[in-house]
Amino acid sequence: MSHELRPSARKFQTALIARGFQCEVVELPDATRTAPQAAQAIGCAVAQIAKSLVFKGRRTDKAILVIASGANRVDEAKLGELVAEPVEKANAHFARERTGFVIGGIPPTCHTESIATFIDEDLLQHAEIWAAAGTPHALFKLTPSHLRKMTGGQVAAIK
Ligand code: 5CA
Repeated sequence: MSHELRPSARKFQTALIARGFQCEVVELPDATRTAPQAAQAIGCAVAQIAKSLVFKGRRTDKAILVIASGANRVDEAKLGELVAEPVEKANAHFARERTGFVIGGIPPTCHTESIATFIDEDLLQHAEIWAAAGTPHALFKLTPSHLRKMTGGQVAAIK
């Protein structure tokens, strides 16, 4: 229950509800730091995990978020075309600073700053998906439709 959540998971749960999404954050005893760990902890397919990957625009220093299926690898060249500049994987410090959450717990929305977001089209195949919820032990269940609404993200072919 939400009052038992650790601070970063509670911060995310509160922000999500404030934005009108009634999804419940669950904290798990096992680590959910990576997509395979998260899938194992939930008992779902790795492809149903919505991983939040932070990239950086090399020219503008802007943060760019890709919500990708846990089964896929993001093609940086395709992402670069979408944002019209070369991109690189953000380091842990940059990801933390721009999102407000540590890698392994970065949720798809409710970040420190508003971040341009792209959604891997493969996530739309699933009725239910799971995403990180603030800590490397916290997840929440959502639908692809929720994901699109809460991120304002552009669906793209990005693997
Ligand atoms: N909670 C899980 C499932 S939602 C999760 O957050 N998975 S994740 O894939 O979105 O986050 C882990 C990702 O962070 C890894 O795929 C990897 O791309 C990235 N990552 C891990 N360590 C580092 C690091 N030191 N610097 C930059 N990125 C990293």
